[in-house]
Amino acid sequence: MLEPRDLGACGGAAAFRGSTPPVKSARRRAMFLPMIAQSTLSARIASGPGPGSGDDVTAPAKPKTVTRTKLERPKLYKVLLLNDDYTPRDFVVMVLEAEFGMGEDRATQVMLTAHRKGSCVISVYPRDVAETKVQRANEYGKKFGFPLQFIAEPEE
Ligand code: TYC
Repeated sequence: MLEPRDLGACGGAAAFRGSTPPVKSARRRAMFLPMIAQSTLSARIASGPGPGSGDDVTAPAKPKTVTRTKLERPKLYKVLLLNDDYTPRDFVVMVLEAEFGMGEDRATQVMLTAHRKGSCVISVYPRDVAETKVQRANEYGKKFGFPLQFIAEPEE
């Protein structure tokens, strides 16, 4: 039969069941408190902070900035026909039909508006389309020796 004194450092509470523990419980707690505190601390360090760890370790604050990409609508460019005193009316109508896909009636209206008012907006396009159309339409005038002019400008 084991006597409490034989248990030495391995003695547990069960060994003292029914008998008086050699050290009063309050004193025993006080004795072991530093060790418990130390071992709990080591376990916490090993497991790291996390749910249930009881640590009030605050994770580094996430930046609260939300980046929203705002898509800009691509700017449109007006293509205008400018009047001059030399290009024949029929030639202007022919260019409008060929380069801007207008029917004869529409092309005639546009040509007459430019003739009377100095200029006429033909249509609006994305920048690259507008610039290409202007370049191609201006080629007709150059090729035939007329000062016919189309220009592109950004829409307000
Ligand atoms: N004004 C020109 C004429 O009388 C005709 C013309 C019209 C030329 C429109 C250019 O954009 C133009 N012959």
